[in-house]
Amino acid sequence: MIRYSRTLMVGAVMALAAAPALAHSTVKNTVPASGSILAASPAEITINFNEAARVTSIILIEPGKPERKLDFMPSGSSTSFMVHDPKLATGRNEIKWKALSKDGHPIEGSIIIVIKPGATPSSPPPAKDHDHH
Ligand SMILES: [Cu+2]
Repeated sequence: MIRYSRTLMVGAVMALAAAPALAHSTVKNTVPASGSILAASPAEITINFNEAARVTSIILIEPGKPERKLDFMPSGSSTSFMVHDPKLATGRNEIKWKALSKDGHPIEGSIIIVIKPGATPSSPPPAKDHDHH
C-alpha cells in the first residue's frame, strides 16, 4: 500500500513539472499603431491582445492637461478592447493601459499617438498597419 501511494506521488510531481510555463498575455497590435502621426483624433482606438485579457484601466496623458480616464469596452471574445472617440489633443498623446493577463498577472503598456493638424498622407494610414484582412 505504501509503495503504491508513493508511486502516485511521483507521478503527480512529474505531471506538474511537465506543465508548460504560463506566459503573460501580450498585445498583438493596436489601431492606430503606437507612433502614428494623425491629422485628427481617431474615431476609436483598439487594443488587440494575443489571447483573452481583461483591461482594467486606460488613462490618457495629453499635452498640458491633467490625466484623463478613458471609457473602454471589450469587443469580440475579450481579446480586443476599444475606446470610442478618445478626443485626443493636438500634440503628443500617451494612452496608458493596464490589464490582467489570462494567467491573472497585471500587465501594462502605452500607445503614443501624435495629432498634427495638416499631417500629410505620407504618414502611414492605420489601415495599412499589420495583417489587415
Ligand atoms: Cu503571469
